[in-house]
Amino acid sequence: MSRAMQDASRGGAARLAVEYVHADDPARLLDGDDVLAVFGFGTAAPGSLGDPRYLRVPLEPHGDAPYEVWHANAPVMRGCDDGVRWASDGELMFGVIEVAEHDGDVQEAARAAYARMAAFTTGSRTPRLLRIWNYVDAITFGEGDDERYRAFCVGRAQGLGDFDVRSLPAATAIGRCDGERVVQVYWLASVAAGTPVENPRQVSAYRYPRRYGPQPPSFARAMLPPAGSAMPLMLSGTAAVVGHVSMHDGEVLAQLDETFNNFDALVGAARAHDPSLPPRFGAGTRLKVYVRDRDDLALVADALDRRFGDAVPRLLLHAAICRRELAVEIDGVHG
Ligand code: 3EB
Repeated sequence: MSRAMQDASRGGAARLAVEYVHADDPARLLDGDDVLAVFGFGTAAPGSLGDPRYLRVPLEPHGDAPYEVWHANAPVMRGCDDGVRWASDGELMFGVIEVAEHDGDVQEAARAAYARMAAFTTGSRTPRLLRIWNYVDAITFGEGDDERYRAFCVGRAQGLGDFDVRSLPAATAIGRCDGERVVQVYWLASVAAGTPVENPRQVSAYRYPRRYGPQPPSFARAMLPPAGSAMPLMLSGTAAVVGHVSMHDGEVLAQLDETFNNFDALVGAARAHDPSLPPRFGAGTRLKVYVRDRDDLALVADALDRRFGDAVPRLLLHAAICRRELAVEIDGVHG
């Protein structure tokens, strides 16, 4: 446990614990009054549990997937307002918006989702966005600046309105593979701002050159939690991008190694702010591993077994990465 987490466990500050739990009866996972969110993955998970804290993420897991459970401080309140399903303990808010595309207009769906999220969070007790996940169908369809990921980036920036790149949240933007033209956006926001962290091996995404599209992606590489909170470092989706260039095209295991090289650098940069963060991934880490080709899932699972054994809880998902040449991407938390 980091020093910040120990400090906060004595006070009344923000608390977040992320667990991966196998469950025969996922509704029971919502029983605790400290539960902020529960995520099920793929078609084996229920679509709804009649509770805004539950969300099905439309990505198929590799093997028998656990549920992801976020614990905060009890009591957690919840509701549905203005198209937003939310839960909050007064320090942290979980929120989710799903916007259907009209005639495949992903830019407009992203703009609408982000405008609604921005209005909802700005007017709440928890206006500071720490972390956002985006799931977009057919993410690399379309050529050049018509590619759907690039259109998503344009709509996202439009919906955010005026923003300072130095206070952007950490994020993941990944392709769903179920053919539903619905943009799913969920987030974690807080009362107090976190500290964004950039990766010294990578150009900041918000400064990517023009060749990657008209609107650079709006996210930070990681987010340190607000001072004094009992929360892990939040790691954005990370892949084999060095500088701004994708490495090891066609070599999924080399991309996996490069991704962990990027994490070493990113965690190193975060440790400059919080030296009590462990330098290596371990029992306080949770990883979500996104693999583009279904046929690579077992290969990646074996490589992770060799690297980590049982030391690092992880979840493998079949999902399209937002650059065609990237076969694997990983996000997670670390503390
Ligand atoms: C990259 O490094 C990989 O658009 O929100 C990773 C995490 C990526 C988040 C986003 C994109 C996003 O550029 C892609």
